[in-house]
Order: sequence, then C-alpha cells, then structure tokens
Amino acid sequence: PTTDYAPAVVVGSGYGAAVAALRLGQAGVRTVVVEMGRLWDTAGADGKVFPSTGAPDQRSMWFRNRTEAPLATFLWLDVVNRDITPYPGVLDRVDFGDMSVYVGRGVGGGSLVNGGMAPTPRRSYFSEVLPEVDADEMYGTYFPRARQMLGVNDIDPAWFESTEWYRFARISRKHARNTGLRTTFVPNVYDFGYMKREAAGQVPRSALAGEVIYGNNHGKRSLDKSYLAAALGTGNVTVETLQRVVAVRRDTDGRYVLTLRGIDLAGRVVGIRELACNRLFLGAGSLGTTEILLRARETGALPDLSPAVGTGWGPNGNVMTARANHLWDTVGARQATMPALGIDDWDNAANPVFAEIAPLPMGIEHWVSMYLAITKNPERGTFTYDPATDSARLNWHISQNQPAVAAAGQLFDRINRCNVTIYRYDLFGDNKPFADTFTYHPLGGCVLGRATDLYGRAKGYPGLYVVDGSLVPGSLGVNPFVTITALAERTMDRILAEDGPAD
Ligand code: FAE
Repeated sequence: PTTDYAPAVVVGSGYGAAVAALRLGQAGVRTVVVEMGRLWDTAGADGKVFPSTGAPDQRSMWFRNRTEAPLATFLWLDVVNRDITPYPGVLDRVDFGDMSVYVGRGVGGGSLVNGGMAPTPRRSYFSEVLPEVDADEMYGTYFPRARQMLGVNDIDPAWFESTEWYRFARISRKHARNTGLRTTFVPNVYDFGYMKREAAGQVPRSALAGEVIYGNNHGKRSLDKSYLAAALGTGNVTVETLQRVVAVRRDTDGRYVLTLRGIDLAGRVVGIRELACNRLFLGAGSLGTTEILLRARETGALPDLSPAVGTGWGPNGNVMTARANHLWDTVGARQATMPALGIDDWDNAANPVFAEIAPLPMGIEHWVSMYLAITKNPERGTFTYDPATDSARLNWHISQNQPAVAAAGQLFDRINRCNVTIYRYDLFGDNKPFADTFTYHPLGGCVLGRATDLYGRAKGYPGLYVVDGSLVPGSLGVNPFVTITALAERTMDRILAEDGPAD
C-alpha cells in the first residue's frame, strides 16, 4: 500500500480527538483526523440529516438489519425497533456478552447521539478517582474552558416550571422530594433558548420532536459545531471519514504508521492504505483506543506498551430503571428529549447515586418515570485480545453489575415506598425492573497514570498519546464528556508546551 504522511494524526473525532485537533491546528501543526463513521451534514430523502427516534431508518444504526434501541419493549411488545438496511448509521451498540456499550459513529463521535448533559463532577469525587491530577488547575482552568468551548448552558428555571415539555421531570422531582431527596438542574449543550422557540412554534423542532439517540437535526451543539468547526477553521486540520484504523506500528525512524481500511456506504472495503505521522493522538474512545493499543501490544507491533493497557474499564455504574406512577401523576404526552434534572444523592456516603430523570417521549401519556442512575460500582472489567477476530474482548460478568443494581435499588425502593408506587417490568426485557446489561458511559482501558503518564503519553512510546475516555478509571459519578474534554485540554496544553515540534 502507498504510505501518506502527516506531522500529526488524530484517530477518532469525539471529545478528546476534537480537542487535540483544534489545539494542534492552532499551534500550526498540519493534522489529519481519521474517523470510521461518516460526516453528518447532508439531508436524506426526507430533507433531514438524522432520522427521528420514533421512525428510525438506515441512518440510525451502524450496520444493522434491525435497530437496537435501549428500551426493547413497551408493555412487553416490541414496538420500538424497526427493520433497517445495513449502513454506517450514527449509533452503534457493541456487544460483549453480559455488557453492551452504546457509542456514536461519525464526525463528532458520541456528541452526535448523546443527551447533551454536561455536569462537572463533584470535586471530592474527581480527586478520589484521579488523585494525581491537580484539582485546582482542573477546576480553575480546564473545566471552565471545556464548558465554554462546548457551549454548556442552563435551562431557564421559570420556563422549566411552566412548560408541558418538562412535566415528566417535575413529577419525578415531586416524588424525590416526598422521599426527602434533593434534585438539581443539569446543564446541557443543547441550546435551551432554541428549545423555548421550538415550544413556541417559531423554529423546526428537534428535542421537542423526539430526536436524540439517532442524532439531533437542530439545537444541539455537537462537536462538529464547536471544537471541530474551530479546528477546521485553523486551516491546518483535515478530516477523513469512513476510514477505520485497523493497525499501528512504528517504523525504523520512529514514525507511527497506521493501517487504514476505507469502506463505502454499503460497508464494502474500498481500500487499504497506510498513513505515517510523527505524533499520534488516539481519540477513538474507551473501546476504540483500548482495542488499537491492545492489538498493537499483543501482535508485537508495539510490544513495549504498558501491561496496564486493557485494564481498569468500567460502565460508570450505569443502571436504568423505571417506575409506574399513579393515574393522577401524569407525565405528559409531550416530553423534551434532553434531560434537565437529576436526583442528587451522591453525598449519601452509604449509597451514593446520581440519577438523571430521563424522558420517555412516546407521544402518549404512559405514566412512566424513567431514570439513568450513575452509581459507584467498584467492579472493573479487562480487555483481552482475540487473535481469531483481531479484536478486543471485554471480560465483564453480569454479577459485576450487582453493586450498581443494589445501589439503584436502595434509592428507588425508598422512592417507591414513600410514594406508594412500583417499578415497571415491561421495558428492559426479561421482566427486569433494572437495565444492567448496557452502558452509555464506557470509561477506562488505558488509564491515566497507569497505561500512560499523567498527561496521556503512552508509556514506552514517545509521540504516542491517549486523549479520550479510556483515560478515566471506570467511574466519575456524573455523565463524562465535560471531564473527557477538560482532561484533553490539560493534556494538549502540556504536550504542546513540552514535547517539541511535530515535524
Ligand atoms: P467518542 O465520543 O466515543 O468518539 C470516538 C470516535 O472514534 C467515534 O466517532 C468512533 O467512530 C471513532 N473510532 C472508534 N474506533 C475507531 C477506529 N479504529 N478508527 C477510526 N475511528 C474510530 O470518544 N455523556 C455525557 O457527558 N452526557 C450525556 O448526556 C451523555 N449521553 C449519552 C447518550 C448516549 C446514547 C450515548 C451513546 C452516550 C452518552 N454519553 C453522554 C457519553 C458520551 O457521549 C461519551 O462519554 C463520549 O462521547 C466519549 O468521548 P470520547 O472522546 O472518549
């Protein structure tokens, strides 16, 4: 294959990758971003870039014959999923036995499909998770920088109290208060000003039209509109799409050489090529980056990588659950898709839980209160390399999610007791009130200070960096993208100051 060259290459285009691309571009470094998904900027036959959650089509999922939405059923009926044609759609679900991981695919990574919730972790818990990172610097410089760059904004409390679109959240708040629990507003990167105009009928609807996990057509400041737009604006950054990194090695003059597999929209392989660089920034996410490095170590391509590569993975204690409300506690047929409120019981040392109040926008009154609980699950998974499939396998047993289910159970048993309500058993399959077999928050695999130094430099390989969620050791206590972004800002400051020119 022919070998191209760029001084710096960034793999992936999610949060860590987007920060790396912008800061490299601003420093004048010619940078190529390589993304396995497509660029989401062109409207389909329906005039929209993304399909709605209620009417998913080929654009919704990554090479599937049928959609695999997190809620399998409603009243035990499979009404949610649809048959589709395989296509490089925007949401992927990576299955590893007892654990499935939802990830975004496309220019912008997870920012294209996520709920936009942008909390900053409790400082005390951040310091517990990453004790070697200077918290003064993070909370004084990098968290504020990340929030500003990402366009984090707050909901207008007066509008929240009055709008039918957040009735579901107010009902859950009432039940939390009846239990003596505290709720808190959660900031978001969805433009709440735009959402207000949606409600007023002044602009096309997105969050108020059921759009979220298969992409938002309006209102959300995904990375393609923030960091990546700024990166392209430097004139030094280019993005190559539908190119998957399948191998990395180092040549004799110390450059990193990537093998890229290009596909077309039908998934056919259209080319294999090599791309060499002096500086390699891995931002392929917890699963992607860990797989790339684990494969490189185990196949002998980069044999001196740390034994810690592949360890320290966790699902951020994610558990979903749902409660059935009394007939008088209606949640509303109309629900905004962007969560705006959380039950914050993280300071309960005996049972810390942060539970976001999740919408279930079905266009009908269903009396369901749904939650994504983030718990402090100490269990960790490890990845092993499987030569037969040339991929990373996550070793995670269902029993490892028991601490998370127990913690969520303690909190929601209390809420049910105080409000004389019960769980819903029909939503997550197997008659289970808790969804404990998937996560939206994969974290770890190349943990900061273990697989890398304290700034994401891969141990043993100068010029090789990790910049994404694989650095975070499995748990954060809140939704992770603000932290991933802030850590990447910190890393890029240090690397650009200390590691010399890329050329
Ligand atoms: P990520 O955003 O996953 O980007 C990795 C990119 O690399 C992707 O675009 C991949 O396609 C690409 N890639 C992977 N492997 C390769 C390869 N071999 N070659 C080329 N490209 C590759 O990484 N977090 C929040 O903070 N708030 C929320 O409200 C929230 N809601 C979520 C809802 C859903 C449905 C999902 C799936 C996630 C949610 N998250 C949320 C999690 C958040 O999106 C996630 O933590 C970040 O996107 C992770 O950022 P990374 O930079 O690690």
